[in-house]
Amino acid sequence: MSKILKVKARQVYDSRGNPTIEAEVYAKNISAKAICPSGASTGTYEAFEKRDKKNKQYLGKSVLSAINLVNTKISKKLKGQNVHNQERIDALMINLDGTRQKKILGANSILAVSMAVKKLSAKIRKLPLYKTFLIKDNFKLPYPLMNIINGGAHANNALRIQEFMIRPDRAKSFSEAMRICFLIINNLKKIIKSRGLSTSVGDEGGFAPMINSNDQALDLIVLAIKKSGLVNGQDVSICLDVAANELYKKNTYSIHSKNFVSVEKSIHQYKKIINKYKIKSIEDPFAENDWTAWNKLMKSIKKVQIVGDDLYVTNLERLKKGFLNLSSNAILIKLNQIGTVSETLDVIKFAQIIGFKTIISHRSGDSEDTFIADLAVGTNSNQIKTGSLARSERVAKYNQLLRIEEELGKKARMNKIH
Ligand code: 2PG
Ligand code: MG
Repeated sequence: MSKILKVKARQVYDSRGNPTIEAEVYAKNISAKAICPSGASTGTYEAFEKRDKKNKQYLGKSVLSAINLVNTKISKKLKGQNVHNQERIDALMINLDGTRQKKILGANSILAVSMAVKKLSAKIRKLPLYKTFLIKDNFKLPYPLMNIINGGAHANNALRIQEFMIRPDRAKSFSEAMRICFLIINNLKKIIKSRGLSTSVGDEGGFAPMINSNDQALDLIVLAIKKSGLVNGQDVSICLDVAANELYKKNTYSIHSKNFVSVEKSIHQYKKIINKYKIKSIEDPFAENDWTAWNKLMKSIKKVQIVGDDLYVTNLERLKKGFLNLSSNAILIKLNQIGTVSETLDVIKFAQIIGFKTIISHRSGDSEDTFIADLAVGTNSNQIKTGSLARSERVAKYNQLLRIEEELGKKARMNKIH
């Protein structure tokens, strides 16, 4: 048994330059640390992110009171606990908070500690992190969902859809998957430049050209795939995150143009772009409370991955509801939507039992912490979404997966996409 001696937190900064929490957990002669990420297009049902709203010096964004709670209450509670008993430690913090959305301590303080505990346990056991989650053997690498054009809340342009992604479906290895994405991204850059548009990037490292229609973005990607000598819909699939919460008003949506139209009309438009651009995956096609719209879409399209992000917020109760309602066939997993490693693993386990695909995800405000790369491999999740091949906080996760692939050597396999 290795006992926790103390927990310490400090304020550091995320990729958008906003304050966030780094927690460090100490055992005898050894410690491990983790950084909590932060979203921009957040779901209403996500666990609570504690910020000092009244602290004008940091424009209301500092996390100093949450840090103080880690250094006092959480540290005191966890002192003497067995670092390998993740479930007990997470339960102690959940109970110490005592609210459904972790409103007292903040999910940002709890999660930073929870991840640091997991890392420390692996370190003490001298195991790579990915070997300490759900599966113990036959590790598989996830397919990257690379967000190569940014819109919505993640960019300054007028693109309605938040994320235009590519997934290299026929790659036989993770390094091959990365090479294919690299090729397409470089060709896309040339095309964007040749049109006199800016090649600057958005929050998740994808290009954020000043274009305003979904079709324009999709046409650019199709061209980049072609220029790379690849076939769209076979070698590579186009995937979307609509983040429709942001495009919803009184039972209508402005997904496909500025005009707000009915669910039926939106589905009709979805069908059009699915056929035209061979789209294989759509995340958050409708808003978080519009269960009927999700069900209608599921019933009217075939062979498309429908992913719940803001809909489920990595919450077991909401996932169960979505399963019974036939809302989607995949779930996005974000640790800070729920706030502990144990609860996240419970959601992944349940999702896989009911046959949902699990996609591990970063947040738009992220850091150098690569925890989610290991989590994807250690939970047999077949996809990971962690931005484009730009901005080190995104690339860091892909680089960690390359290291894991190398370490697995001949045993390394890609997960199944279909
Ligand atoms: C999403 C995420 C990550 P955010 O909507 O899926 O890409 O964005 O972290 O802003 O919620
Ligand atoms: Mg999303």
